[in-house]
Amino acid sequence: MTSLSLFDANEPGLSAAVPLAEQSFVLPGFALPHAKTLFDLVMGIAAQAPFRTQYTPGGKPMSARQTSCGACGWVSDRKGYRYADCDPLTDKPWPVMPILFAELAREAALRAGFNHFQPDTCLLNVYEPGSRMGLHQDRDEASFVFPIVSVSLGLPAVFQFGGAQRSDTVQRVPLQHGDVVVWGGADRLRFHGVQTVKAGQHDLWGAQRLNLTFRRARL
Ligand code: MD3
Ligand code: FE
Repeated sequence: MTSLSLFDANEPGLSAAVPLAEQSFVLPGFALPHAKTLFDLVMGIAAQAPFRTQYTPGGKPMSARQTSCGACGWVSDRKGYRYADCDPLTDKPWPVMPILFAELAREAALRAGFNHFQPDTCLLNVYEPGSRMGLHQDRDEASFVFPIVSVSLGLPAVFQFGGAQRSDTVQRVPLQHGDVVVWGGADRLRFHGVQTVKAGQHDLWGAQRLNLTFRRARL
């Protein structure tokens, strides 16, 4: 039986899922076969909905610049955190989620044991050296039954993977260009963050780390 899957289990260099916790896995190099296409698709999204600095409700700028694609996008400003139908910069709907994005997220989720994942939004975070993301939970979604899929591209970073309480000890997980991480079920509300990205140059992305975070924000 042949497969039409975009992600070939026999792809050279594609290694097995590495468990981080009960329902959390790293898929090393999972996105590598599509790295150049992902780059082009990100550039197309950024041309329609530019990366921008968002502000916390307390008025502090976030370190990573952000944009979104899909049926809704994650927005933060003085009024709070939420998913919005339109990009507040343009008042237009967010760019359509490319089919490759949705397929990548679905197939990665499946490898981690989550069937039929249909993300309705992808948050794109761009980190320049010196950028970081503090420990937080992702809890602006309507339900926590769906997993989250994260794709790391460009410069490496160290991911902080904590527990249910902010004070719980964190695992430090180095993530390279092309690595995909999937979290769900019991691990869905774990605290997590990204350590300060170090200076460097990536062949495709230059001095940047790009993260794609796929979520199902609405029921
Ligand atoms: C662990 N972004 O945008 S998603 C974010 O590298 C964010 O930019 C990270 O955290 C980044 O909110 C990667 C990592 C993530 C997302 C959800 C999780 C990790 C998680 C849920 C539970 C546990
Ligand atoms: Fe997060």
